[in-house]
Amino acid sequence: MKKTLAYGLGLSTLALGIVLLVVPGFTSQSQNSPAPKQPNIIFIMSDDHAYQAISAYDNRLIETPNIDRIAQKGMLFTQASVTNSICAPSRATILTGKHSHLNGKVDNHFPFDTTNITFPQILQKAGYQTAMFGKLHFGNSPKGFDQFKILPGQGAYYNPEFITKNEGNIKVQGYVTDIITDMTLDWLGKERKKDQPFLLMYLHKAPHRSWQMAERHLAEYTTKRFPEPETLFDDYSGRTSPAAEAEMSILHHMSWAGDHKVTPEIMDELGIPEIGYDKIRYTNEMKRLTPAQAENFRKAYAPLNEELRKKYPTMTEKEKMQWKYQRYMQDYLGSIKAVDENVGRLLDYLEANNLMENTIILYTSDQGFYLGEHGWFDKRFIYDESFKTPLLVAWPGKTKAGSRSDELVQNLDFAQTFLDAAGVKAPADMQGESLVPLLKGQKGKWNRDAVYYHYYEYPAEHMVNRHYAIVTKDYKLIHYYYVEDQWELIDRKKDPKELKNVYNDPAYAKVKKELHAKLDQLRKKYKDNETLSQSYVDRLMNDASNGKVYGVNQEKIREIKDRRAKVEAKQK
Ligand code: SGN
Ligand code: CA
Repeated sequence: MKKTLAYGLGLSTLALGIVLLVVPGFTSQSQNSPAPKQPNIIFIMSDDHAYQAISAYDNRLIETPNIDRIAQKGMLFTQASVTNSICAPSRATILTGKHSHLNGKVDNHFPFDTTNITFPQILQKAGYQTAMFGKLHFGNSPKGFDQFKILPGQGAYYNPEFITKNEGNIKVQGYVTDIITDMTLDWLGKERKKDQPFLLMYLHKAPHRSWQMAERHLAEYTTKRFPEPETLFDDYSGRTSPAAEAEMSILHHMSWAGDHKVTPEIMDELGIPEIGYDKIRYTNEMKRLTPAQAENFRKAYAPLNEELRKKYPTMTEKEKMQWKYQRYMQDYLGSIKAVDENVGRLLDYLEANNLMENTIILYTSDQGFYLGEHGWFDKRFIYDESFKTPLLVAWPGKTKAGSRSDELVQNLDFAQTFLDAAGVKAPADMQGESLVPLLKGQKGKWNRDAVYYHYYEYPAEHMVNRHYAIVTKDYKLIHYYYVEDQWELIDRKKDPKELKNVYNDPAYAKVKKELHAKLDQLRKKYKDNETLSQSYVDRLMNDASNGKVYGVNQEKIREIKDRRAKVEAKQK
């Protein structure tokens, strides 16, 4: 093709041809027909949005008609997952196209290393206009953006502060999900350059803990009831110890005031013991509200508090769990309602402004979330509800409307997908695969049969042990490796609720052997190893020992060191 172009053309045309070949996005076809325009890319991500809470996946808990529109126009991925189920590491993997152990952002604790090359930087160089609005959670500002307005750290639900590229730090009155959308629509209307393709990252804070919904949803969602998951009362007996040791039980670790909005006065009156920074969190969050907002909150939660006041003295542990589960779902799902409405506002804008035709719209979350499965909230573990993440992609004209993919795709793949769609070469050290063939329905070009996972943030809040794993469509082989040396094998087809470790079942001897070999290969392929793991352990343990890690006290550190010493002694 390049040769044909060179023959029989005048020098200036040849020079133009060369320019067209090297400028990403222009192809050699451009000499006859207008260059195909690079697609706009709209990356929508919410924080901790479980696929169980998107009706395109499952409508037992909530209807999300607007998010579902993306799947109706495009493709729903049923086996999308993350490489490390926690916020900032997931975002770092998305931006760099590399596993945590190579981009260095293994946990939420340390800041992102900004010497990493990210796909927005590459797209910006290739002529894209770039903008980011909402939650990043990196401890520093993003590179490669013409415009950004980001929340500091986790950000606040009400009257939030923003760090902005051009206006310094600002505080905006209102509800965070609405504000992030206002900023996004404002940029599309006023700052978007019509002669350039754009990358827009629209990143919600909701539905992150402590699940504060918009005032307009309080009345409806504080009175709803939800079906309980089958494993709400999991006793963890079928697995190795980390599941039982994790501090993410709705009953034991979800706080009464901080999470459930029970007033500190009622807690005192009923003698309800505090869980964590329970009352302080409640008080601090109430302080952020204007008097009118606070009044609305108090009014909405008053009947629930009253109900608890009557019931609490005679409640069994089971009843407490059931009450807490309902309260959790009311607030969590209530905060998703505004996300769905605002996604609708964005889609309406795109439709009204002819921006649908040449635009990739991707909806995902930074990871999944437990909605009572195994009795849990939060994420971190490799068990499905946090390992898997929602992924809905519309690309009109390229992706078949209403299609579906069950392939093992990951957040690791997004960077290369966007670069590929833009016709820009991805750096050789990115570790994902472009999803463009899948999106175009060319299934034959996709042959991944396993993915790799590695979770690091331990010791830390929720105390989920470090683990790495291989996941295929049929199995998970998991190694909990730090304060213990335990393996789990989960049969995904026979045991979809993931309740039984079959690692020592002789019936799985052959499978186990094959998966071990494959896991070794994957670790080699992705360049993960013990030395790297140890460097990340040392870094976090050091800060934890100095009292710098949230949710970890010195007693826990001593226990961890003891247990680690035993594991090391056994391995010698
Ligand atoms: C906060 C939450 C945790 C949550 C982490 C990480 N506690 O610390 O429950 O796991 O964020 O979430 S809270 O009491 O402060 O709400 S992440 O999405 O940023 O990874
Ligand atoms: Ca998150």
